[in-house]
Amino acid sequence: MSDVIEVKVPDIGDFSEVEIIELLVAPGDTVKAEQSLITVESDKASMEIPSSAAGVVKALKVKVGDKVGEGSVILELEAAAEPAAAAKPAEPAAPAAPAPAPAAAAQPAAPAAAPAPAAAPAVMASAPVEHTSPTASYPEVDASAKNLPHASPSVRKFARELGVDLRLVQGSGAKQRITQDDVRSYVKQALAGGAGTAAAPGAAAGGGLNVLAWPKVDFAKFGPIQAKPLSRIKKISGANLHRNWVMIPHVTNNEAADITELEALRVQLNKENQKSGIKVTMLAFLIKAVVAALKKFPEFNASLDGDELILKQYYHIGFAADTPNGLVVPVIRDADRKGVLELAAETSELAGQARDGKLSPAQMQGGCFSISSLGGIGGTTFTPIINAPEVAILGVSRSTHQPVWDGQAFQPRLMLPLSLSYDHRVIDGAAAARFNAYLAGLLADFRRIIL
Ligand code: CAO
Repeated sequence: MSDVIEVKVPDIGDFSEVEIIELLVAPGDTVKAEQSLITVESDKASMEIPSSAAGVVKALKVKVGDKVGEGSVILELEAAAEPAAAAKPAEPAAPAAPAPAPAAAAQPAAPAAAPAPAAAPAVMASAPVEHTSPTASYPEVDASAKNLPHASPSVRKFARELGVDLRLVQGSGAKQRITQDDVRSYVKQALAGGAGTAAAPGAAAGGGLNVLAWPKVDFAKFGPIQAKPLSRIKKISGANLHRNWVMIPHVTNNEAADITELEALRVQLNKENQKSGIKVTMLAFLIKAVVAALKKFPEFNASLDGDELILKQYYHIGFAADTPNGLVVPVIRDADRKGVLELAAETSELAGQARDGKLSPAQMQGGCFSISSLGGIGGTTFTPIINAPEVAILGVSRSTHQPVWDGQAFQPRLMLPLSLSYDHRVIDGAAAARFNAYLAGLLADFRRIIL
């Protein structure tokens, strides 16, 4: 036998009068216990109010725009025969900040990993804000809260499940709020238009990736597993790398620099400088040479801003540092004003701080160009991902002795692989080849740096 019960707003903390911005069920709907019924919003955050019982909705007692607080009746429910949690008011769902934690929002220049705090959590309750998952769609890193899509947690979840980027969906609700129906029509339109051709309402034609939702696999079915949460740095850098990879048309130019003489100089300098405690590294020479190349090819020391190219007149060089918690990119400021020894000391200090997790956000901001050196580890070439909003990145692999033809005979030369990824919207292939060849020339004969 089923009873009609009133489902009320449970204890939602300090909020007595919050506005209903969305009704998630209608009369006649069958709901499960804990299923979200309405979304409420304060000036700080939005949250969903779940049902305390399972059953069929008989009548809604609220409408959009009503203000509710603890004890307000939401609806009448014809409770299912054995209401799972009828006696116990359900806990409100985790709140979501109006702008879900834009990863590294404070530092648009750092793709990789800024252990900066994520956006302030919602204050509505102590539950965590929605976090960014590497398989979710990401908000723009440097978008201000007002530019982020306005949608309730349930709509965000719905969009995530369908792999929909909410930035591409036009909201039809109050204040352009995106509703489930908006997401549905977006998907329908995308499907009707075919992959790559569908124009989302309000989005540029061809916008959206129209990719399949991330596969959900129960790995435990196939063998033993262990779930390990991603570190905060991995979540942040993953989101940034993902955005950069899908939004920037990358091309990588591969070159090899003859560093036979430079390596001899490096070894010699280290012998001479043993007492100083500073180890001269190939990375320090690379930074110096990159600055010279940036001066010769200014479009590499730039960032895209709409239809404009911002050409920088300063030379702050980032370098990828591998840490136990993930990848971070400390930035050497004013590298043009520093000598090789100073650059070696500073990179070593910053890499140490990175490994100890002691870099401040400021130490990872403002980069113009990045270097990712895997030379100490191995590899022959790779495709580094551009550190937006920079337009190019240099990947460096392990140097090896190679037979190089000098016109008469093969000579054993120490060759350093240089992989330059560039943003093809800004840099043409020929310019990239010139930049990389120039860089290789500098490394082959470092005296040219003074020219
Ligand atoms: N070829 C051959 N050997 C190289 C080399 C190269 N290109 N670069 C460095 N080495 C050697 C050095 O000579 C040194 O050898 P010794 O110990 O015998 O002197 C050893 O490798 C270690 O090098 P290093 O201490 O000079 O460090 P480094 O300057 O190469 O690197 C840093 C510093 C911070 C870049 C590095 O620790 C690091 O984190 N690298 C990983 C970066 C990364 O993860 N990039 C990927 C980003 S994309 O996912």
